[in-house]
Amino acid sequence: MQLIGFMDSPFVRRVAVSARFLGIEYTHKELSIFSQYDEFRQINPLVKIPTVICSDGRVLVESTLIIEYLELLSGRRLAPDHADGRIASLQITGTALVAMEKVAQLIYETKQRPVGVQHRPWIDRLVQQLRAAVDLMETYTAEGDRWLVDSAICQADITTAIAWRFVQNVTPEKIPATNYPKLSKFSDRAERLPEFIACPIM
Ligand SMILES: N[C@@H](CCC(=O)N[C@@H](CS)C(=O)NCC(=O)O)C(=O)O
Repeated sequence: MQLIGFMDSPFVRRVAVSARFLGIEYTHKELSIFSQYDEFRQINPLVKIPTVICSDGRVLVESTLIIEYLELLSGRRLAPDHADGRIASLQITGTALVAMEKVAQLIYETKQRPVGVQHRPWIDRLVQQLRAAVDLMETYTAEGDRWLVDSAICQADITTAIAWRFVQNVTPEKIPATNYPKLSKFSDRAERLPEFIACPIM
């Protein structure tokens, strides 16, 4: 299996880190959806990262679906085994995915769109949504050594830690780490795990 995309995309990174937790081997190809657009189109005309090329040549997109594929391959799930925990994990993971998406949309609006045609009310709305997501992530984060849902790490932890690192990498001035002490501590703990260290953001 080959994973395509730079690790500065949190969607790529959550796939890579999940693969490591599941013990799935993969090769990694760094290809830019912007500066290498034409080359990317030859591999996947959808030009989306993460892109995964399965060993039989089938092409997958969408990080959540790719993780489902990885779980299928490994016969394991990065999810609690009880329904209540599963629902909690879905809720927390979804919130972290929104944080990632809002930062990505801010990048498109402020880096891809020329300054003169950027729409300030849209940017303000994105920042408000981003803050709402990160505020919720902070409330989901408990003090202490427990992971977010259970004693075992699950997708909620992986996606929350990766979303937080992405937010801090791109827009720390809008989301100061000092306002989110529990998330900062949680992120430090996750980022020290070998599965995260093996997938550095750049
Ligand atoms: N929902 C998707 C989001 C992936 C995504 O938005 N990737 C961005 C880069 S971070 C991308 O491919 N952007 C190019 C585009 O949408 O045209 C997932 O979970 O994989």
